[in-house]
Amino acid sequence: MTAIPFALGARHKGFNRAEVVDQNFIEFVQLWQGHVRHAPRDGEAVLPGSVLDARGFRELLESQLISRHLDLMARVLRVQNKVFYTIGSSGHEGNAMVARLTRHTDPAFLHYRSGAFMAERFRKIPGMDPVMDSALSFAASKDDPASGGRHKVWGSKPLWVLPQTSTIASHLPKALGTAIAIEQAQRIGHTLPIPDDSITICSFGDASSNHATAQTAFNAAAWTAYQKLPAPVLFVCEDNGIGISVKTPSGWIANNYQHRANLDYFFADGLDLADGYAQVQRAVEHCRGTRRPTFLHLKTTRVMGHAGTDFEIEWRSIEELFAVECSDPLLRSATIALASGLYSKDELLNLYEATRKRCFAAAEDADARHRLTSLDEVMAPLAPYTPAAVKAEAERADYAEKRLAVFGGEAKLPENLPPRHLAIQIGQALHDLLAKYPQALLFGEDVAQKGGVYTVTKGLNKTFKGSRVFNTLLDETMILGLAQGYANMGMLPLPEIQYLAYFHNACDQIRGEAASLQFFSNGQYRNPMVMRVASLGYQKGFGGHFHNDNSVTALRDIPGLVVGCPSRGDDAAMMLRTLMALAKVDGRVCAFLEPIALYMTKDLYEPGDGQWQFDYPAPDRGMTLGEGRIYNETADDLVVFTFGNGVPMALRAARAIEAELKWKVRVVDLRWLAPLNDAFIAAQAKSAKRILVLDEGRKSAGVGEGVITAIVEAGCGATPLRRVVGADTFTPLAGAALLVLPGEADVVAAARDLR
Ligand SMILES: Cc1ncc(C[n+]2csc(CCOP(=O)(O)OP(=O)(O)O)c2C)c(N)n1
Ligand SMILES: [Mg+2]
Repeated sequence: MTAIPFALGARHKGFNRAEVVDQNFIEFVQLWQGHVRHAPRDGEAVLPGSVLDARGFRELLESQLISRHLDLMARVLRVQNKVFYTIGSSGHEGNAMVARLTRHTDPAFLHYRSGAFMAERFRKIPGMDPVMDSALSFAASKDDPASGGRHKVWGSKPLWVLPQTSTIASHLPKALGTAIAIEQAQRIGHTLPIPDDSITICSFGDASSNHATAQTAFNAAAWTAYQKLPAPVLFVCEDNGIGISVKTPSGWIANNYQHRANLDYFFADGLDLADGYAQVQRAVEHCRGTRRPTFLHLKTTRVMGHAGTDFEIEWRSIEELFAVECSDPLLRSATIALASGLYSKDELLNLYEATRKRCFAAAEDADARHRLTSLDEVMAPLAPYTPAAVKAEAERADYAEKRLAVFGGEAKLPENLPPRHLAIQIGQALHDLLAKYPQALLFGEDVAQKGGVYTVTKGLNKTFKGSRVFNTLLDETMILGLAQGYANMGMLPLPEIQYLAYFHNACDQIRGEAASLQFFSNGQYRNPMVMRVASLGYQKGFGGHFHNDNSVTALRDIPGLVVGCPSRGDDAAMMLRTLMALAKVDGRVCAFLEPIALYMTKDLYEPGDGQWQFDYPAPDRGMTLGEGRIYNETADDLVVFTFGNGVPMALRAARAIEAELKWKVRVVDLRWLAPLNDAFIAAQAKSAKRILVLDEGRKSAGVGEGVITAIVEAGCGATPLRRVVGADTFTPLAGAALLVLPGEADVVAAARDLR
C-alpha cells in the first residue's frame, strides 16, 4: 500500500470530505514521484508479477473512476434536488475485479457499494452505458432501466443483477437459494435461463455479516456442502472495517470465517488491482470449479462517510479520517497507472476530469427526464393480474396421462372417489399440481417421508422423488430464500411453513424481499411462489399459541401478496390451482393459509353426518381470485361474513339463529383475504338487513376490520352490524384457548344483540 504524503491530507481539514477525497486524487497525481516503467502492451502484465494485464487494468481503472465520479456527482447534485441517493461506493472500487472475473450471466445480488462492479459488468454487453443508466437511477427517473424510478438500486435485467432492497443481509438466503437452484434444475430436467456452470455472486459489508439473515445463509451453505451437495455461491464480504459508525473488531472477519468448515475462505486485497486480481481470480475459479460455497474476504475501505448525510468529521478524529483517506484505492490505482507507464500524469488527470464531466452531463440529462407522476404509474408493476390468462391456466387440464400415472388409473382419480376432507383434498391437489408443472418443487420441514406434521403432503415424495419433494433444514428464512432462488431460475416453488407463528419468524423474506421484487425491478424480475402455511386456531385445546397462531395481519398489509384461506377441501383444490396460475402467469407471490383444525374435519352439524366432506373438483375447474362462496344466497335477515374456521362455525350458528330468531341467515365465505374483494363484500352487504362479521383472528388490524371498512365505504354503515372476533392476546394452552377465540355461542349472542 502506498501512503500519500501526510502533508497532503493535512491541508484539508474541511467539513466536506468528498471534496477532500476528490482533491487528494488530483494532488496525489500531480505530486507523485516514482520510477516509470516501459508501458506494457495489452496482454502483458500491468506490473511485473501481476496476473492483471495492461488492458484489464485500464478497463478496471475506468470502471473505478466512473464509480467514484458517480459518487461525487451525487453529493453535489443531491443538494440541488436532482439526485436522491448518496450512499456511495468510494473505497470499494476494487469490487470491479469480481465483476471482471465473473460472467454477466452469473446472477449477482449486490451490496449497495457496487458502483464499480456495475460499471465493469456493463462492459460485458457492448453498447450499454453504465454512466447514463446509473444517473437515471440516482435521479429516480422513470427511464431508469433498473427500477423505473422506484428506488436507487443496482439492478439490470440483461446483466443478471437482481435489484436488492436496503435491508442489509436479506439477500443472502436467496443468493444461496439461486445457487442451489442452478444445480437442482439440472437434476429435474428444467432448462436454466443461464449456463449450467453459472455461479451466484452475493456481496455485503463486514458489519452485515453478523446479521442473523447472513448467518442463516452461511450455515445453510455449509449444511449443503457438508452433504456433498453443490452450492456454487460466491459470498463477497467487502470489509471496510466499519458499519455506519461502529467499528468491526480488527481481524474479526478473517477470524470468524477463515476456518469455517464447508465455507471455503479466500482473501483478496480490494485496495490494490495489481495484487488483488489473482486473489479474486482464485476464489472465483474455486467456486465455479468445485461448486462449493466460497467466502471471498475482500479488503476495502470507506471514504466519504457512510452516506452524504454522514458528517464523519463530527464523530471521528481528523487523524483517523486522514489515515482512511490515505488508504483510498484510487490512489493505489493512480500509482499503478503512472508507475506502469500506461498513463502520464496529464493523461490520468484528463481521464479523471473527462469522467467527471461525463457523470455530470448524464445526471443533468437524467434530471430532465420524466419522473413517476401518478399512483397508477408507481404501482403498475406491483401486482400484475391478467384474469383471462390466469383462469385459462388454472383450468388447463392437458396432463391427463400424467394424472393417470400419478393416481394409479382412472378409478383412482380423486374426482372419481367419494367425498373427502380438507387434508386429503389438499394432498390430492398437490399431486395434481406437481404432475401439471414439471418445474414445481415442494419443500419444507418434515414434508417428505413423513408428509408434514399433519400428513398433508404424504406420498408426494414417493411419487415425485427427492429432487422435487424434499425436507429442508429447520430454518424458515432459508426455506423462503430457497423459494426465491428456485423462482429466480424459472421454477415454481411450493414452500411449506410448518406453522403460521414460524412464518412471522421469517416474514421479511416475503415482506421485504419476494413481494417487492416485481416492484423494484419495474416488472423485469419476478419470483413467483405459492407458500403454504399450516395456520389458525381451534386445535381442540391442543398446541398453545405457537401452533394456533391466528394473526393474518402480518400478511394482509404486504403490498402485492395474494392470501387465500379455504374452509373446505374442494375450495382448497381450486384455490391452489388459481394460485399456481397466478404465480405462473403473472409471477405473483402467494400465501395459502390452511386451517389446521379443519384438516380432518368431516362433519358439520352432527358427529358422523359427513357434511364437511366434498367431491374433488375435476382438474379443469378453477376459481377466480376474490370469488367468495355464498351459502343460502337468498337469505337477507342476517348476513355473516367470515372465512376459515368461521365458515362451518357460522353455518352451525345459523341453524340455531334460524330456530331461535326465525331469521334466514346467509353465510359468506370470503376465501381470499388479500386483496379483499371490496366489490363483492359491498354487494353482499347491500342486500343484508343485519350484518355479522365473524373473524377468528385477533381484534386489532384483523381481516374483520377490512371487511367492515368495505361495508362502510359501500354506504352500508347504517345497517345494524356486530363483529365477533378473537381477543388481542396470545393463545393459551388446553381448554383456555377457546376463551380467546370466537365460538358458536358468541355468534348466536351477537345475532341476538342485533334484534
Ligand atoms: C436489517 C438492517 N438493519 C439496519 C440497517 C441500517 N444500516 C444500513 S447500512 C448499515 C451498516 C452496514 O455496514 P456494513 O455491512 O459494514 O456495510 P458498509 O456500509 O460498511 O459497506 C446499517 C446499520 C439496514 N439497512 N438493515
Ligand atoms: Mg463495513
